[in-house]
Parts: sequence; C-alpha cells; structure tokens
Amino acid sequence: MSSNTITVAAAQMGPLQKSEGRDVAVARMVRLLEQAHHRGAQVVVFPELALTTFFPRWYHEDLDEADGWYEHELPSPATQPLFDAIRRLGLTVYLGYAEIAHEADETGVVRKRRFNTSVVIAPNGQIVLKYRKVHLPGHKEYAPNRTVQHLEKRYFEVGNLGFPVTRAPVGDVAGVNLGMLICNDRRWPEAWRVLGLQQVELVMLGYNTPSLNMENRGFEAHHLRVFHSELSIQAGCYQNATFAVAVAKAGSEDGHELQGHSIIVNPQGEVMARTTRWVDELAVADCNLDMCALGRNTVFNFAAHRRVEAYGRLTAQTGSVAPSVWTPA
Ligand code: CDT
Repeated sequence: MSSNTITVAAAQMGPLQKSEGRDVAVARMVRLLEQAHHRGAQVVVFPELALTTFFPRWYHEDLDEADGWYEHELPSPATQPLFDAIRRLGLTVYLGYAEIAHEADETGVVRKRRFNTSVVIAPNGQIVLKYRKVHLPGHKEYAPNRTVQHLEKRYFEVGNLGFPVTRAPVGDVAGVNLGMLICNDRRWPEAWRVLGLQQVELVMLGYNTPSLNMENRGFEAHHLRVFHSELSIQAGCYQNATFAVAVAKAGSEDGHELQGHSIIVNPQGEVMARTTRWVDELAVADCNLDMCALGRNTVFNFAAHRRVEAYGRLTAQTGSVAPSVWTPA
C-alpha cells in the first residue's frame, strides 16, 4: 500500500431510543472501534449527536430541562470508556455530540451556550480540532403543523468556529489535512468550498437524516432523500478534490426512521464503500491521499481558475432576490 494511504471507517450507528442512556451508546461505539481496528482502520467516524437519540425531535419548553442531552465536559465519566478505547487501539476518531459551553458571547458576556459539535480525537486522547455546526435546519418554536418536530434552531446556536482544517498525523502518514461538517452542512457547497480553500484531504461528517420529509409541505420520495444526500457529498468531494467519510444514524428511533446509507467517497466523487443495513455497521476503505492532487492541480486549481470578483453575492446576500424583468424594446 502507498506510504500516503490511510484506512478509514464509517461507523454507522443503528437507532438509539429516548430511554437509552450514554452507557448503551458508548458500549456500542467501543465495539465499533474494536471492529474497525480489527479491519485495519486508522480513522473512525461516528454520526452526528452520536451519544444520544436525535433529541431535537422532542420539545422542552424550558431549555434547561434539556441539559441532560448535552455533554458538559469531554471526556466525562460516561464517555471515558470511549477515550480509553481510542488510546488502547491508537485511532483517530470523529465524535459528534451536543455541547454546553460556558463562554463569552459576541457582547463579551459569559453565559451558558449550546452547540451541535464535533471533535477529532487523536490516538493519545487529545482533542485535535473542534467544529460547531453552522447550518442548523428546522425551527425554534413548537410547530403544530409538523408530524415530527425538528428543533435544532431551539437547542443550538449557530456554530462560531468557522470551518477549520488542521494537519495532523494519521496512521503512518505524517500529515493529513482534516476538516469536518455536520449533517445539513453537507448540502451547502459554500461549506465544502471553505474546506477546499484550506486544501482539505479528508472531510469527516456525521448525520441524522429522517427517511421522510416531515415538513408536510409536499411529498419527497425516500429514494430521493438518499439521492440528495449522496449527490451533495459526491459533488462536494469532486469539486474540492477531497475524500469524505459520511456517516449516518440509521433505523427507527421511537418510531421515527433515520435513513442510513453511510458512504465513503473519493476525490473523483466515486463511492468507495457504503453501508447496506440500518444497524451498527462499518464501511471501510483505503484512501490514497495522492488522489487529491489531480483535481487540485487541474480542473479545480483554485489559484488559476477561481474568479472571486464575480462571487460578491455569495457573502453579500443571504436570501435569493428576483431578477430584473426583461421587457422587449
Ligand atoms: N440533523 C440534520 O441536520 N438533519 C437534516 C434534516 C433536514 S430535512 C432535509 C439534514 O439535512 O439531513
């Protein structure tokens, strides 16, 4: 195998019920780490909010009542077995979790803040990189028109760390450019491009995507939900010359189905490995990082071909605006 190759694992998780504690999640995650190590993986990626059920579907009037869903420290007594396994097996791990941080807001006031967060944990148990989800889907208030609530805008602030990339050793490779996204971020080309502009080589991303559109504003077929997820990830990889490990929570959580379909994608946008079931399941692939060079030096040689003078709208404007109307002379 090339000296610039790393072996990565998508550690898809089957459902976690509302009644199940972190002990259940952590025990299953440790088992997945052991299996991934056995299959030669050096990197393991878990889903978004991996330690609990997807709690934003449950409404709490008082935010503080929801505190039990969040991590107040990492590691904690409950998550320590995960860190012990990471050290024992010498793995690099992406962990998605709900974070409570006591830190200053933009006005300088220190307060309790809540984020949908992921970290990369090094084989020695240290946190290498932290990311807080930027694109929060859903709504803030209880929505009686919805079959199922999606209260991410209630439970989380918009991430305030940008889209960081760092270079860190992985397996036998001295330096790999690592970046992260969380769930809905994968649908936004802007997020991928900010990572691409930092020469990312491996994007790790976890998700909890319902199998059905619960907004009750029109039918969306299940296969199209999966197609849109894969389309976004494959396009993000191709257009930014990067690998991605994209990992789902899958199956029925208290009767609410999550779509599964975790994939590992190469810089050509091809799916290299995928999960096929809706339970705890690994997909493993060897990623030769030299593959990132082709796109980066040809079609997507950003320095040669990007035209920032034409992209002003991307940061000047949020919503779309109607064009001026053409009228015949
Ligand atoms: N967790 C998360 O971000 N889920 C959203 C659901 C939105 S419904 C299209 C996702 O983009 O998968």
